[in-house]
Amino acid sequence: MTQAHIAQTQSTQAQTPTQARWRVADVVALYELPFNDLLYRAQTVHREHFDPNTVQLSTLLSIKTGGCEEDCAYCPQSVHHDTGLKADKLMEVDAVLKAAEIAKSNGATRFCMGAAWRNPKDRHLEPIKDMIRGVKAMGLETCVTLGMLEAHQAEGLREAGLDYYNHNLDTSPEFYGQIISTRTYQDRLDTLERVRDVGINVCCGGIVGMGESRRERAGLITQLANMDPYPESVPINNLVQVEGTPLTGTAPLDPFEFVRTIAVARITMPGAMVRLSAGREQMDEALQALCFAAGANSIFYGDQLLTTSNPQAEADRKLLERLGIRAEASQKVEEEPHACDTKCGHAQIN
Ligand code: SAM
Ligand code: DTB
Ligand code: SF4
Repeated sequence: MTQAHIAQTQSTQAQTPTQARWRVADVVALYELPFNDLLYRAQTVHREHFDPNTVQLSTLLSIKTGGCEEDCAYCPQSVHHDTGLKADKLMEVDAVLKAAEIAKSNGATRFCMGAAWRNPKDRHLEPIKDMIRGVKAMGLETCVTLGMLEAHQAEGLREAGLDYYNHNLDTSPEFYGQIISTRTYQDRLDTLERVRDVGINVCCGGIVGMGESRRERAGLITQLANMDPYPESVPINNLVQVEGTPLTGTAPLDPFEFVRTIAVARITMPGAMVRLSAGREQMDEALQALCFAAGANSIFYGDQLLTTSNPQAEADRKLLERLGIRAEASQKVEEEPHACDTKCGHAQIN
C-alpha cells in the first residue's frame, strides 16, 4: 500500500467509519512504516478525534474470580491451568459498590467489573444489574465482562443502563486455535453482535505478546477495524505471563512492536477509546509515554487488574503529571433520585 493510499483510506475511515474495509495487507503496511512516520500518523488521527493530553482512568474489579471452565492459554483463572489461584463466588453488591466509591474518590471515571465465566447464568445477572445501576448512579461509566451472552441477557444489561460490554477477540482468527479450544472465534463474534444489537457500546480488543506473528497481530486489528461499526473501545493487552499458564516463557514482544500496535489501532479506529490495558506494570515509564504518543487514551488505574498487579495509583498520577496529561473529568451527579425501577434512591447522572 502506498503512503497516499494509507492517507486516503484513513480519511475515508474518519468520515464514514462504518464503510471502509481494511485488508490485512493494509494493516501490515501500517505496521511496516518507519516508527516516526507511524507515530506521526497516529498522533494526527488522535488529535482529530480527541484531546491528546487527556486520558481516561478506568478501575477494574474482579467480581467473580477463578474456577473458569474455559482453557484460554494466557489466563490465570482457567481451571485447566495450575496457577494456585483460589476460586471465589460472585461478590456481594454492597462490596462492589464500596470498591467503586473508592475508585471514584481516587479519580477513576470508569469502573469495569469482570467475572471468570464462560457465560453468566440468568440468576447471576440480577445482582450484576444492581451493581451496574449503583456504579452508574455514582457518575462512573460502567463496563462489565462476563463471557458469552444470550440475546435476552444483553437486553437485561442494557435495561440496567450498562454503558459498555467487554468481550475480546483476543487474537487473529488464524492464531486463535493455538490459544483457546473451548469456544470458537464465531462464538465471540456472535456475542459481540448481540451486544451491538441491543445498543450497548462494544469494548473489544485483544492480547499481544502471545507468540503470534506481526501478520497475526495485523489480523486481529483488521478484524476489529472491519466490524461495522468498529468497537467504541479497544483494549490492547500485553500478555502478563503467570506461572502455571501454558504461555509462561513465551518470548516477550519487542516493546516498539507494542507501541506500533497501539498506533495501528488508533489509525484504523480513529474514534475509539484505545486502552493501554494489561501489562503496564512490566513497562517502564518511557514506553508508556510512547503508548500515549501513539494514541492510547485510557489506562487501568488502581493497584490491581483482575488477578495480577497494576502500577500503584500514586505512581500513575505522578507519571501523568510529568507528561502534562490530565485525567478525564468526572461526570456531574445531581442530587435528585432517578427513575430507577428498584426505587433505590440513586442520584441522576447528567
Ligand atoms: N471471562 C470473560 C471473558 O473471557 O470474556 C471475562 C474476563 S477475561 C479475564 C477478559 C480479558 O482479559 C480476556 O479476554 C483477555 O483479553 C484479558 N486477559 C486475561 N488474562 C490475561 C493475561 N494474562 N494477560 C493479558 N490479558 C489477559
Ligand atoms: C481487558 O481487555 N483487559 C482487562 C479487562 N479487559 C477485563 C483484563 C486484564 C486481565 C489481566 C490478567 C489478570 O489480572 O488476571
Ligand atoms: Fe475464563 Fe475469561 Fe479467563 Fe478465558 S479469559 S479462562 S473465559 S476468565
